[in-house]
Amino acid sequence: MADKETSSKDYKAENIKVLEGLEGVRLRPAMYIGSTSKAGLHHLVYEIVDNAVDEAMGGYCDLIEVSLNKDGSVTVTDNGRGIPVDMHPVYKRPAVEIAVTKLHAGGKFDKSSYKVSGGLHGVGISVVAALSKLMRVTIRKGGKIYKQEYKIGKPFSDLKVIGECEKKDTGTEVTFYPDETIFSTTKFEFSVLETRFREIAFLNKGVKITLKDDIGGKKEVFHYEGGLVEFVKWVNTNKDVLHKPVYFVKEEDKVMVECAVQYNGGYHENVLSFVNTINTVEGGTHVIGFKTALTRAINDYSNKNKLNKDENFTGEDVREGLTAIISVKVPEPQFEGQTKTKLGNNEVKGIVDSVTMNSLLMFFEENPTIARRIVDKAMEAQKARNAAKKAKELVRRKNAFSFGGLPGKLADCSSNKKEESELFIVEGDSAGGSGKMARNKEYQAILPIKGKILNVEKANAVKVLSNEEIANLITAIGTGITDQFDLERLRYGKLVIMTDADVDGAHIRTLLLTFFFRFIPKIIENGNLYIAVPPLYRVRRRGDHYVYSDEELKKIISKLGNNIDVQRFKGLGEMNADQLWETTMNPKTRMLKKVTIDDAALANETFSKLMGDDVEPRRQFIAERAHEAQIDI
Ligand code: 1YM
Repeated sequence: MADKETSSKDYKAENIKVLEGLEGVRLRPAMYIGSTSKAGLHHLVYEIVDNAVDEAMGGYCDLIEVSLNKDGSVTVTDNGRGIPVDMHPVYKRPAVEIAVTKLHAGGKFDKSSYKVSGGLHGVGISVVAALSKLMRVTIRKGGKIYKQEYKIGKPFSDLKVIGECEKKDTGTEVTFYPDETIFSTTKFEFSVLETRFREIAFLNKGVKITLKDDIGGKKEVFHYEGGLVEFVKWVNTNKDVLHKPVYFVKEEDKVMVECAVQYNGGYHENVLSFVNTINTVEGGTHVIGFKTALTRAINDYSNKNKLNKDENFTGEDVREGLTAIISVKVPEPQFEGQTKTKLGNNEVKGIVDSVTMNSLLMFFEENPTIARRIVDKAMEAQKARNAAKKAKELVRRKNAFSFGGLPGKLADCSSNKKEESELFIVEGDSAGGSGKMARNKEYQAILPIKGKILNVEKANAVKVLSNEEIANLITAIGTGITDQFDLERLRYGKLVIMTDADVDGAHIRTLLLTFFFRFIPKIIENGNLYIAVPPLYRVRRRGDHYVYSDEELKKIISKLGNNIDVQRFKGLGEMNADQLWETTMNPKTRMLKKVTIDDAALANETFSKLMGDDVEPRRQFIAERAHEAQIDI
């Protein structure tokens, strides 16, 4: 760690620039933190933690502690230099007060340091203060302990010295109470925060982050001395990996490039990318630079050693079974794209390309056995790609003979307006029959899918495409898959997975989700995929009431007593057409869950656990969730 108090780039109070007032934040909170629902609430924590991460990236801090307190507040503590407390020369107020009460007041803006800033991030502590009914900041600096409190972004007390400490004990502690009048929920969730903190710890090796939940009584420590190498291994947990991770790090023109690469025996590509620890879900110039160099390096090596007699590998060939983590640190990142998670800086492309190319070629020279294995894997992919091309042509020709090219099992709707039409993907022929009777033919189509469709995690593209159920599904959806995907050709605005509310139904739903996740993720990203929520029970008392969860049933029983008549629906087939329509299919009365990809890495892990070769994690996963399966009894 750098010497905390004597750095030549030390902060000066007059460097703080004040850009804007805070009123706007309370007026339009969503503009600053994305939303005022669960996601926005958790953003508050990230904003505070990001300041501590900036301190860690500068080499001034290696411990960040987060605790969810019993009274509903959150405390974030770091052992960095402590937010400055000296007087601002113009405002004549302590620097920390300016940082908390003025929007976009920051320290240095001299581009010499990497900062977490992009998209919604980087609006800082002042936004959190504005959206909190109370915020308490405690600073240890220069042997003194300082404290100041704020209410909805305004100072409630002056900055005061409240005690003394050892000079070397420096740091910042921020406690805040989110304002209930702003947020639809003020309950923090361990599992939401956990994912991001694990990511930060992987990306900043050596930094320890602790997360403690005093309400739920949970605690987790994230601390990885191995950094990205551990990250890539973690993503590949439960996969048969082909080699030890390839790791390289190099700084060029103030841009720090760090990568870890490890192939597994599967067929899917998983490239996770980060800029200044922000997950760049939409990719960008760093990812392009990496992918270009990877393809070129593998082709160069294989041609030089005369390993591949066929044509050159394509990018897709060399990315089958690839897991890679690309982390770059850029002084002035430009974020683009719909969710501002795409890196735009052009110069980064060339830098990542050259660092990757040189490092990979060097690694291949030094590790010929591993290089050979990677080339073999690409050759296999190349063969499969050529075979898949033939299989696709076959499917296309076969389709030309069936009516309109659509699968015979599909009961299509009459409307061809994409916006209003819906495809219900239904488990089994009998439920399919009920669905056909229940639906509104005008805009609802039904496609029955036979029992357990193919397990897509284990199958490669050729097998997946030649599976009849999958081929029917792809044809009905209309978009094509992978490189031939075209969202414009989507035939329905909503694709609704409708399965029984039991364990088998859940399994088939997971299989279908895996298929979408692996082969047509754009449909999930675009918000077209839904899950139907059929009721679990019918309660009879002065007419029929439908109940969608066990909790809801408990509530009803405790209100009305055990004398009421409860019928458990075991499957969709048990409902008559009217009931199915009213409870599950009628847009006016039904409940649909939209499927989102919140965190590709996490989703990938869950899918693999459930679908991978390894039985043990699946057994564990099911055992842990046995209570959820109880509904099936
Ligand atoms: C628990 C949250 O905010 N830590 C933190 C914040 C700052 C500094 C150190 C800091 C920054 C600089 C110089 C600088 C901040 N300071 C400011 C401002 N943890 C947490 N730790 N000295 C200390 O950037 O030059 C804003 S954040 F503006 F006051 F300098």
